[in-house]
Amino acid sequence: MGRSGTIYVTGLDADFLGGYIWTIDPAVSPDAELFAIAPSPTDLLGIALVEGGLVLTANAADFGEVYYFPVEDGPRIVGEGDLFARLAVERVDGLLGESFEVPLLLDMAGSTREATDFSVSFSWTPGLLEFIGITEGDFGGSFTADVDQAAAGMIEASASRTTGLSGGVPTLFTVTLNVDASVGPGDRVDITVTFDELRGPFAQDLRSVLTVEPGSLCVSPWRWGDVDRNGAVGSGDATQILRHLVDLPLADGADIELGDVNRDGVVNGVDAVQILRYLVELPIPAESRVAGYGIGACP
Ligand SMILES: [Ca+2]
Ligand SMILES: [Ca+2]
Repeated sequence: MGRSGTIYVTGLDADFLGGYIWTIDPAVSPDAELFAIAPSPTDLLGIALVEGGLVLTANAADFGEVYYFPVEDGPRIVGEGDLFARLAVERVDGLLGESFEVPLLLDMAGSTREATDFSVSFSWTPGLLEFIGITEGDFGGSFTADVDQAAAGMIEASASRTTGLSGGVPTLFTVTLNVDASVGPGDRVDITVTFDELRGPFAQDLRSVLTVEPGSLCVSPWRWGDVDRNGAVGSGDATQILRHLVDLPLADGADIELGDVNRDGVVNGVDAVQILRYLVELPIPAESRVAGYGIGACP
């Protein structure tokens, strides 16, 4: 039944009154291996191969019972229809020393699959991140978080819906973190996301069609505003911005993107003014990033 060459067969055990499911892969061994124990074949209403597993339904004493056996190497449609989970590190625009938020997304766009339950472990190397909090996303259902192990570098979150959710890119949850004092400019922190569970209706295990992208955050080696990258924010950096505005060549090694100190997506005179005000200790907007080390997606 499987595309891999594995064949699944059922047999009846008269004493147990259950069916044995055996796997045989002639390419590996001529012997069958016991895969799972299922209801008696005489009680079976149906057998179906649902992606990622074998589904049996039974009547009689087990009326209404649905059995689901995940099949690691079972049929799987790759590409369109798959689910993707990833940390939205590109949304992180943090500053060294301040807390920031990292959302975990489940990309269901382009898939017809429905999700009802997830259970996720979110972990990092202990000591590199400080856990601040976790908030529910828009997956819906009952949401719970276990943060008892946060000091050891791991939190767990899960949710359960009564109806399947499909399509779109729901946020499963958002974690608020701060980097540890030991983390400095140029450092990188990796975050690991493991789905202990991702299920659809009839307890279908969706992990066989799920791809999880690891996420990493990097602390910039340069301060915001240090356009010429000489290690300090000075009037020369404002000059670089002004040169950029009139299309004059920049200094060797300059990175004009470091000039967007107010983080509005453009580098212009507003940024140059904030740099100059910072240099003479005039008030600047609280949200200005001048002289701070940015935290965000790794380059
Ligand atoms: Ca500079
Ligand atoms: Ca700007």
